[in-house]
Amino acid sequence: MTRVIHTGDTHIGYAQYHSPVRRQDFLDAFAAVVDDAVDGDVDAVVHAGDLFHDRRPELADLMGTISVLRRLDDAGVPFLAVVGNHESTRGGQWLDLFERLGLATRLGDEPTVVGDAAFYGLDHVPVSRRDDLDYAFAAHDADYAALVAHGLFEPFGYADWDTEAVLAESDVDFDAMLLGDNHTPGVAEVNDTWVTYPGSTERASASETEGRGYNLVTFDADAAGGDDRVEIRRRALDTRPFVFVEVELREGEGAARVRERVRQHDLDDAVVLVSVTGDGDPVTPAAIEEFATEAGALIARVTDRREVETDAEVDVSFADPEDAVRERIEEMSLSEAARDVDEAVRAETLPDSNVRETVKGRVEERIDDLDAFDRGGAGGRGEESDAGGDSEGGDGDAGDDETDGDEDTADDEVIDDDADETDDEAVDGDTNADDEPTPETSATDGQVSMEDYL
Ligand SMILES: [Mn+2]
Repeated sequence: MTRVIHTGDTHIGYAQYHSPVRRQDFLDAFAAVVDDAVDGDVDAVVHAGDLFHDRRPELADLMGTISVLRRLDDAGVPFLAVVGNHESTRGGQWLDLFERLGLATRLGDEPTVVGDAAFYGLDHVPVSRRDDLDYAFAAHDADYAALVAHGLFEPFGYADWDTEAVLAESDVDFDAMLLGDNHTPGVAEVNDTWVTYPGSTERASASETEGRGYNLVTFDADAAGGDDRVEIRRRALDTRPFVFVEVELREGEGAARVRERVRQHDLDDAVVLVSVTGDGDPVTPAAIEEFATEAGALIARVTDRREVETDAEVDVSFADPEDAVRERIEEMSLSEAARDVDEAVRAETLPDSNVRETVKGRVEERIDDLDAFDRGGAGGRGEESDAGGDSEGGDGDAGDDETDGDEDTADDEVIDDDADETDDEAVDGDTNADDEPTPETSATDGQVSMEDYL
């Protein structure tokens, strides 16, 4: 029997809401998982990527991580890991540094055997380069085998990686795929293989409403997991409290009502996210945020979703303006990513206050796929990209390096800008916690080494 903790998406170094307290929370969550590993006497901790939130963790993040890993090492528990998209750098990985220090094992094509289970690793690979993968893994003679990988695998949300194909092409028969990247926990069975995400260990976005945790995975002939080989149990983590307050205002109600609803919750040291809908009087988000922090909240954010609803009502049906815009956009041969962003910005269903988050999310999803930022040639772009130029590499087959060739000037400029912003943020933004706009976008995704491709 072999029993491991499966965790991932730790995002150490993420100063969420520009808060140093939140930054510490992400490291603390990792320490909590490791404490459980030591106390629970597991055979290994398996980490499925995104240990760091960005590819340039600060010294404090690195030192904190090393102390935690050292604790694990002192207890004789191996740390087996792969590289995620957030922390990936072209010139070598942080994980290699930890391996050099004797604190980690970077999983790969060769088996790493712990007890009677063999572990293999598959780092995050951008969509455009997945066609080159051969899923060739060296044979093992253990009783069980697991593949640890970072990416969005089917059958879970936002999937762009075909799990059945991976399993079919792999020359090792895996009992389980222990995954990272999707921050929502989940378990599914795909062709007799258990496929699971433990989810992130701290809420890295406001959409991560449910409780955080990790997996306890047991490989055992008597495992109760349904196939007598693998058992997957979820363990909860005690993380920063998040309080979600939804206030629907009626006619005549306003800030007082919002404050009243906020007050009904335990705000102590919590991240408080208030969403205002309905009718009623205007409210000043900043004033309510201040009210919440004075009442003990660590951070408060108020989103008034009513502006857009009013806009939508004004939108009487002389149908053509939207159509005209759409038509013009199609003519513009925008990149897939640009069209994504345009869609988010113009969507009527999306409150203005959410546009930034949504755009950020969409760019994040795309950012490791340079092809998505390629401008389409005149015409033909529609079919190509909508059909999933992204998932099938439709427009990416020429290879990342060549694609720029034809349209270089425009593209290079765009790419350079991005890379610069990323750098600036990594250097100032995180430490100074100044303004939020574009820099934060880059901070979260930044890591994606655009500059590494140039
Ligand atoms: Mn992640």
